[in-house]
Amino acid sequence: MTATQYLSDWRPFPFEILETRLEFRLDPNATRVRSQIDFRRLEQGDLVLDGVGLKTLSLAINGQALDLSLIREAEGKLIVPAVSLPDSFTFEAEVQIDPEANTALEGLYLSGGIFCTQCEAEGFRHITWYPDRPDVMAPFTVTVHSDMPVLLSNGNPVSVESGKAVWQDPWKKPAYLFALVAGDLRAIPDSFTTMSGKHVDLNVWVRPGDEPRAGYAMESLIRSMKWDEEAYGREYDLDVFNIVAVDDFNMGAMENKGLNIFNSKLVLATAETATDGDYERIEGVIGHEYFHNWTGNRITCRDWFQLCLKEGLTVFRDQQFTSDMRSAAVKRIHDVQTLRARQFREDAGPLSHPPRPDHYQEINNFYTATVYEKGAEVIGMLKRLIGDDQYRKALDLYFDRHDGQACTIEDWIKVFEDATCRDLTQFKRWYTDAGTPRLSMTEKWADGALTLDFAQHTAATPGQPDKPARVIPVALGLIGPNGDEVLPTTVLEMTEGQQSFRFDGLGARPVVSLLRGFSAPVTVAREVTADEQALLLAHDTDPYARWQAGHDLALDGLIARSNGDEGGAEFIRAIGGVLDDAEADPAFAALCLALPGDEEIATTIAASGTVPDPDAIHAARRALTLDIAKAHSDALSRLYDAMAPRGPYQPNADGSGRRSLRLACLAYLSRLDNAGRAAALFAEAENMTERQGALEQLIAAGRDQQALAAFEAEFRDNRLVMDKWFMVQPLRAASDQAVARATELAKRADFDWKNPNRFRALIAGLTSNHAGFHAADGSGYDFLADWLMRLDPVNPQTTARTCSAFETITRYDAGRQAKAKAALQRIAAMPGLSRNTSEMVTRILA
Ligand code: 0A1
Ligand code: ZN
Repeated sequence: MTATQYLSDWRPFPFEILETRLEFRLDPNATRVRSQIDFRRLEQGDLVLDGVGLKTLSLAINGQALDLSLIREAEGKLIVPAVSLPDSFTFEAEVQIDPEANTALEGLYLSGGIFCTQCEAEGFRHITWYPDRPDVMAPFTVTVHSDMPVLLSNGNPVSVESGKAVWQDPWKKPAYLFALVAGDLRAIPDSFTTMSGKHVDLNVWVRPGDEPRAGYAMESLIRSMKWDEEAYGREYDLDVFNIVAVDDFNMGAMENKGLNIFNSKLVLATAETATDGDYERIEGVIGHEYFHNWTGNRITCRDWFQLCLKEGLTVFRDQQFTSDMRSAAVKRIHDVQTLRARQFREDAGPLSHPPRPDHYQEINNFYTATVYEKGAEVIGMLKRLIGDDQYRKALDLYFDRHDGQACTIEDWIKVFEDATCRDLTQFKRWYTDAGTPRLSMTEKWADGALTLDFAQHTAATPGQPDKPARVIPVALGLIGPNGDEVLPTTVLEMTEGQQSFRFDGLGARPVVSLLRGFSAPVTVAREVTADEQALLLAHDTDPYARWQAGHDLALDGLIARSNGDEGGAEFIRAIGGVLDDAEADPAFAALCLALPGDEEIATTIAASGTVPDPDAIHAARRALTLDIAKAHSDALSRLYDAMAPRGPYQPNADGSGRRSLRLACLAYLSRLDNAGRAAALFAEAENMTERQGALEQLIAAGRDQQALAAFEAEFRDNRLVMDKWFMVQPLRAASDQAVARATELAKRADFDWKNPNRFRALIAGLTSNHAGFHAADGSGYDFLADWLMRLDPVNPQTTARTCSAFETITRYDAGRQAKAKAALQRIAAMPGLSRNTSEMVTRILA
């Protein structure tokens, strides 16, 4: 059994660090790390340092050798008793580590011959002995000895010569923001002049040959730096800013001070190799990591329970950035889709936890949609409640008051209370309580007055049986029967379990446009007719609410069909209006045309207390797609042609909007022409967006052999593009063939499963094929369990994260549940299972 960490157990570290000096002698198998750490006592207590997997060569305090028996190997601690310590002292250590053997990709490791680091959350302890906790901050000086041509660390370069580089980071930082890179790299150089006129050298570092693919990343960085000055008044604070792309990385990217390290898929892009979605993510994640410089680095977290302090805020900021760079309406709808697909799903199952959890076994299991995306929604609610000006005032106060500190959610809330003179005690429940509230609304209409009765209810979640009422900002508008808006957006503040609001003086009964802009992360239960939904889809002034009305209409039709009833006729009719106006806003029309996915249909059915049948859902979706295609073939075909490229590829909102509409039409038309247009598009497309879109339709139609071979022949040497090839096959294969397809692909020599991108491509391709993964014979579950058991000894973090594919299993029928549980129990019984995976499997099985 591994120990659980509790928020209530946090105690301050009894020392401060005046400076940390590190000296690395890099070697693939025997890297030497010498450290000198200047400590000063703040209060009584032992010196407790963290270290895992270190070969300790020497330890000393003020030059006096320490006994190696102070190391408690099993706990990963070095404990020097308080009595043997003066008030100020220098701790010195020399350790040896083996980067090449580091397949877990935590600490110092090798990726394709490049030395790189990943220290969040607790990776630094794999590098040397240190108080590896975010509230211990220090300036660092780092010397790197290596014959690699490029040697990088945090901060500013002090001296760079052949074989040796010295870097100094003047800003105090915790160990998790440490980074080092050494390799044969090439830079895309540029520069930025900050708002106070400071010159900053910028570099995006890639492997030789990849330079032409890094331009968009650099442009995105410059846009991010400018935006943070304009939107938040935040200026960059070092002479250089480096970004490095590596192929082996457990997550998307990392905000190390002055030296961001990125998964190469979030840096490298050309029109021929990256999709519009890839470009948008690159811009968003470059922004995210850059914005962390203030929200995460200058102000960090006191402990890992406070992770959403930096992540929720930084996601919120990157979402604002993307809305400003692209279409705000489309971005909001995308964000809502992501939140529902990932966070609502998490909240409805055994892994549900609050944005600020109060216990964990393995912190790496808490880099979740709840901490990130819900953490961002909570800030969006705060902003909606207090308004834009007060929000800016509160953020200014946050930066002023807490610069250089390691903070808590309490500090964050207090800033808003002080800036706005509001009591946010009840609002804080969004941080401490898990679960998605269900907001129900019923209407009463009499004598020109509309009364809306609201009720909120949050179901129990693991460890939290009772759920007091939360503050819910309910943004709504009213649309008259002729389509005119009779009440513009109004924010109601719901604070009770049940509450009524009345609107008087209305001429005719209006339709309520509810939860405009998705004003709170709740599910909605309301009485609404198909005609009212169609009216909102046609006339609502709020783009999110318009889209949601159409989406709900489609969802109702799909659920009816999956139960064997008639359904979808109203959606088929209403979508005709969307097609007529589609050219005015292609991206929005594409979103309206896309039917809810199988997973979302299953979630909705499960939320109503019924057991979803993956095969019936899939069949219903296919049937409705075909009926829509037949009903609107002319309009779809006309739009498909109208959205053909009009000039060179541009990865911007306009260009990607046109392509998304074109591909939305193609998905329908492929059902009528047996993917004939898709075959033509695959052959002639000059960009990856259309190429991959066409390939997906060819796979779905079972006409993919030639295209897959051509794709492979063209991109065999491009890892990122081949990841797409591995992903789309199990994803788009017919559900009864998905597991077989994944099994065949996994046998290939180029299924380099130790690379997280390649592993995830194949596995997530399958687990995202809802009916394929949930095959009634349990083959999907067994396939996943086999691969998780294989990967766990190599890379526990990626294994544990992938376990969440099982988090929905209790929704399904007894047969599927039994098979999934057997697969999970097989994993649980594996000798030597990592703490990461063990925690996930135990929580899911609980
Ligand atoms: N702070 C990073 C996310 C991150 C977390 C853990 C990592 O390694 C295990 C890597 C990156 C971010 O929010 O982008
Ligand atoms: Zn982040």
